[in-house]
Amino acid sequence: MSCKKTAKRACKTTVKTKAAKASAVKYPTRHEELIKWVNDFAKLTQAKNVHWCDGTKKEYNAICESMVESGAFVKLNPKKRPGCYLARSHWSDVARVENRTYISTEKREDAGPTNNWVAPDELKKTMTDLYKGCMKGRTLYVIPFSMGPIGSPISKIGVELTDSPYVVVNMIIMTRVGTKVLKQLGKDGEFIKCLHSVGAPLKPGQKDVPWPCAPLEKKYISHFPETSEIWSFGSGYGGNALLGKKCLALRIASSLARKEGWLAEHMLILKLTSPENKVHYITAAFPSACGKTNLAMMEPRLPGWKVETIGDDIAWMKIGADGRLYAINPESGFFGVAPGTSMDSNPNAMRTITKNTIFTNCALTDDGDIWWEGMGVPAPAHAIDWQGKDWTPDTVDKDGKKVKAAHPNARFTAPAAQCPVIAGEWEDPNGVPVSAFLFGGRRPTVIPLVNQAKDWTHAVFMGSAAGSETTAANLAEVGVVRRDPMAMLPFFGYNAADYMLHWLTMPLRTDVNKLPKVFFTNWFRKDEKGFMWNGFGDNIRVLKWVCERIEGKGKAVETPIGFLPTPDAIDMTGYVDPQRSAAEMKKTMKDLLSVDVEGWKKEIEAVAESYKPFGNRMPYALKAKLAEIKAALEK
Ligand code: SAT
Ligand code: MN
Repeated sequence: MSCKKTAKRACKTTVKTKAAKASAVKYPTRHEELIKWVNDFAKLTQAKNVHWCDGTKKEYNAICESMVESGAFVKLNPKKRPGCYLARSHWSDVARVENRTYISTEKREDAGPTNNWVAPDELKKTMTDLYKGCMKGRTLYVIPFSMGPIGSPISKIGVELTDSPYVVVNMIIMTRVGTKVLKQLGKDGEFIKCLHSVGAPLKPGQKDVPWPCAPLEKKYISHFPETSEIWSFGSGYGGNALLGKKCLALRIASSLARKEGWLAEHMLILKLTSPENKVHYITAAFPSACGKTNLAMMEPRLPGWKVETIGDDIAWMKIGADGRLYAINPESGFFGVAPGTSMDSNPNAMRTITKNTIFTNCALTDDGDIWWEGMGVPAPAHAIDWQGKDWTPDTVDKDGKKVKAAHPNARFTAPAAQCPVIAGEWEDPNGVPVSAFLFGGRRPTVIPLVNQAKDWTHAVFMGSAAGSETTAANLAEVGVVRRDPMAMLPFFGYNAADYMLHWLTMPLRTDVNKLPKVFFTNWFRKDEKGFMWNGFGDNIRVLKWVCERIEGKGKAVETPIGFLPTPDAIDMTGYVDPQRSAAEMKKTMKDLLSVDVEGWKKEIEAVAESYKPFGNRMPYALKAKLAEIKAALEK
C-alpha cells in the first residue's frame, strides 16, 4: 500500500492546515478552548496536517504500517512476534535527559535545589522560538488521553500535541487515548496541556530520517506546575516524549497532589495473596531500572503465594471514605527495560511481550525477532544491533571493547491487559487499599535486606534517605550512588523539602494507623561472591515477612535504624544460592539483617549532607529524626 493511501486511512480526522478554514473543519469535540489551543499550536509550528487521534485499533495499525513504510519501524516476524515492531532511536536520544529537564515556577525556591529552573516567561519565550515552524512537513497529532480509568475520581485528562507518530502509538499503549476521552472532557472539562515536538522540521522534498530529534543543547523537557502545562522539545524517547508518564503522572501530578491532598508516586502496585487467601496490596518505590517491573510481576518461589500486577511504575493514591489510602495505576501499559528481562528474571513480562508490543533499541535477529543481553537465550550468531549495524557476539569497538547488541536502556512498550498476572481489579476506578509501602534502591553495602519504619515520621525519613546506584535510564554516569529520595529525585514537580512536608502531613488527613506500614528493602547487597541475595522470585520471602508485620505478627528486633527481622524470621524454605552452602547462607542472612554501625554512621552523614541544600525548608521533624538515629547509633 502506498504511503499516501495509508496516511489517508489513518487520518480520518486529518485536516490540511493551510487549505482548511477553521469554520469548515469538523472537529471530534466541541471543547472550544481545546480547539483554539490546537489551532494556535498548528499555526505556530506550521504543521502540514492536523490529525485528531481516535485511539482505535484501526488507527494504531495504520500509523504503525505507515512507520514501516517510512523506515521508522521494522515489522517483526508475525509468526514469532505477531503485531510487534522495532524502532531504533538516534544514538544521542536513548534515555531521559535530566540535565535538560526543568521545573519552571515563578519563584526559584518553589522548584527547589534538586530541579533545573528557568523562570516561566523566559523559558516559554525560548521554547516558543524553538516551536516556530518546527513541524514543517510533518503531521501534528492531537492525543486526548486519560491517566487512570476514564471517569475515575482519581484520574486526570491530558491532551498531547506531537509531531511524532512513535509517540502516538506508544501513548495509545501506555494511556487511554481517543474519542472516549474527548467525550469525558465534554465542552469545557479541565485538561493538562502537553506540547511536544521532535524539533526536526522538513524542507519541501526533504527525506525524513528514521528517528528525527534535535541536538542535546536544544532539548527541553519543561514543566509549568503553576499552570499545569508541559512543553517538550527535541527528544522522541520515553519519559522525554510520552508526556503522560513522568511529566504528567509524576511531575505535574505530584504538584497537583500536594494542592489536593493526595499522593502521586514512583511506585509499582502489586496484589499479594497468601496461601490462606489473605490479600494485601503493596506499593514500592524504587528508582528507574531497579526492578519495579520484576517485582510487580514476580513468580513467587514460596508455594501457595500469588503475586498479581496492578501497575509497574506509578501509583496515584487518595484517602478513601474508610480512611485508608487507595491506589490506581494511571497507566495502561508497561514501558519496561528490556536487557536483563528473561524467563528467569521476569517470566510474566516475557509472556506479556509476545505480541502487540513496540520494542525500542533492541537487536533484530535474522529471523525477524528481537534479542537483548540477559534475555536468557544464547546470543544469535548474527544480528542487527540497536544502531542498525551488523553485529556478532565478537563485535568490538575501536578500543577493543565488546559492543552490546541492545542499548542498556532498550525498552518494550506493551499493553498491561496482556500481562498474564494482571489483577482483575487493575482498572477499578476506586483503586485498591494499600497495606504497605516499600522504599528501595541499588545499594551494594550497608543497607539491610529489609527494615521496617517505627512510625510515620520515621517512614518519611526512610523515604527521604533513599539512594541508589545510577542506571542507564538517565543519560549520565552509571553506577555511582546518588541520593534519590522516595525514588522521586528526577520526578519532583516542586521543592523536594515541601514534598517531604506534604508526606509528613498525611496523618492529619486520616487515622495514622490506617496509613500503610512502611519498609525499606535492598535486593542488591554485594560481598566478595557477588550478590548476597537472589532477588527476583525469592523476594517473596521478604514480602511474606512484610505481610506478617502488617498483621501484627512477624518476628523483629528493634534497632536504631528500624525493626529488622530476626535471623529466623525470613522463610528460607527451598532457597538455593548456587554459590553458597546452607551454612554460608545463614551467615550471609545474618549480615543482611544486622546493623553495620560504622556504615550507618557514614550513611547518616550522607543523608544530613543531602538535606543541606534545602536549608530551613527541610522539615524539622526529619532533621530531628536524623539526630535521633545518629544518637542511637553512637550509644
Ligand atoms: O523513559 S522513562 O522515564 O519513561 C523510563 C524511566 O526512566 O523509568
Ligand atoms: Mn520509572
